[in-house]
Amino acid sequence: MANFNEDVSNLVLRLYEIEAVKFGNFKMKIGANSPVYFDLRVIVSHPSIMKKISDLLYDFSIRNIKCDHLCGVPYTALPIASIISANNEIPMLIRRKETKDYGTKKLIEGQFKEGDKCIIIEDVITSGSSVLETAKDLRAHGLEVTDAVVLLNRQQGGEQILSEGNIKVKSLFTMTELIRILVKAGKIEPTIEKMVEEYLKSSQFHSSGILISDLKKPNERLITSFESRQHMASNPVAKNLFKLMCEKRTNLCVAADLTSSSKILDLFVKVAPYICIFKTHIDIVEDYTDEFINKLTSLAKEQNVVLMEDRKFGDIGNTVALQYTSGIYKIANWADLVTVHASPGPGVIKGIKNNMANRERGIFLVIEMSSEGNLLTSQYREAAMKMVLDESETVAGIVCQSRDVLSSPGIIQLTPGVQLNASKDGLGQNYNSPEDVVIKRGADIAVVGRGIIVSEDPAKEAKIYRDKLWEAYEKRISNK
Ligand code: S5P
Repeated sequence: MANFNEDVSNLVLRLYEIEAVKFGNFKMKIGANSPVYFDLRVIVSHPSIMKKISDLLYDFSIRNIKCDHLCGVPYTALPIASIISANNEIPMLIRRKETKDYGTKKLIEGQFKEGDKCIIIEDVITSGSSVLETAKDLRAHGLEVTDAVVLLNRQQGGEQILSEGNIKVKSLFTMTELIRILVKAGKIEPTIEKMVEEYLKSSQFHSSGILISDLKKPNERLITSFESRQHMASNPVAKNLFKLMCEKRTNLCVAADLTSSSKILDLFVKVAPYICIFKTHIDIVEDYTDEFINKLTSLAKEQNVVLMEDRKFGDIGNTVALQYTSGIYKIANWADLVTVHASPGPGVIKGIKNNMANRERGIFLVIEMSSEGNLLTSQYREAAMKMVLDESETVAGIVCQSRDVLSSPGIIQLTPGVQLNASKDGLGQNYNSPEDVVIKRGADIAVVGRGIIVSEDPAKEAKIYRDKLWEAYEKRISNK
């Protein structure tokens, strides 16, 4: 043990010497400025340090865990995993990071079989999100992941978050231990220890990957009333929606996933008093006629309900323009709102926008999905949000699952995957409670399909969801 501690201390001093650890006032991507900064990527220029880290990680932890594979999180931990793998003859796996450009290639490289056990190796854990994402993909390929071995635990909640994801973390040293070693060796002032302690206190992560301090301070959208937001919206349908939501005191959207026109009309009549949006998948209707859609649009007008066609357009602008205006459904003629995937790029929005023909129409861009294993990454989300903000007159809102993606109060967040009595549907759909989607996930409007439409009394059920969702919204804006 004495030797081990000495080895760790020597390693920390070497890391300090090569400036893999620096002190100052560093601006972080999220959260408060940090008094300490790590850039362990530089270790690739110091083979003896790489070797030391690899030996220590193996001796202190990996040798005691039964495993079939090692998987290093790119990039810094990748060479470390390679050295441990080669020195100890433990086969390695590589999880690709850039899935974007490698759509058709394998996500996990290497040979393995279902049930094999894999240890994840990482250089630093902060919120634990990169280890979790790696584990998710390995698990999705049938591998068993229960342990992560890391060089440095920044003590910002990652260990707890990973343990909730059934991953035990073993770290060579923590941030506190690292600081103590450097203070003891006279490399840094003892006052830094206090600063780091304060920084750690204010920079703890919640399991949603958001800083706890940020969770406590809601963004502007989340605390502004729909009444005020109607004046902030640039899209006319969004403006109108905010207004009618206040008038009817509802932020419920019903997903009318039914295949017969009479059933859809029947459902509409029952739920209309309790909803702001009636959402259709028109291509599942088996007996579609113009008469049916005329009836639905006139009922919607009467009952002050906005119609959304959940077409999730996802092609080049020209094709989407045709799909929007032509064919059997002529969606542009009757749907106030349509859903659109961001994946084709801005042309998909232009294809719709150019065919709105002076009618009051709007788009909801799909930024995140509720389904298990979907491929909409945080990078995708950021690029898609840029498309939203560039076209805020056309884009009325986003379809999204998390609360801090959108802060503009003039744009609406629609969140599907809501049910009172289920958490999954057996086909990958994930459900949350009405209170959670509004408060924890930041939904302005929640979409409920089967929670209402398969019930014996859809009107009664719609009223229950309406009341719960509205209550959660009022609680949210009062910031309690
Ligand atoms: O991510 C999404 C996006 C949408 S629009 N997840 C979803 O479930 N939806 C839609 O919401 C889906 O197409 C369906 O119409 C509705 C959810 O229905 P439920 O029966 O699962 O509540």
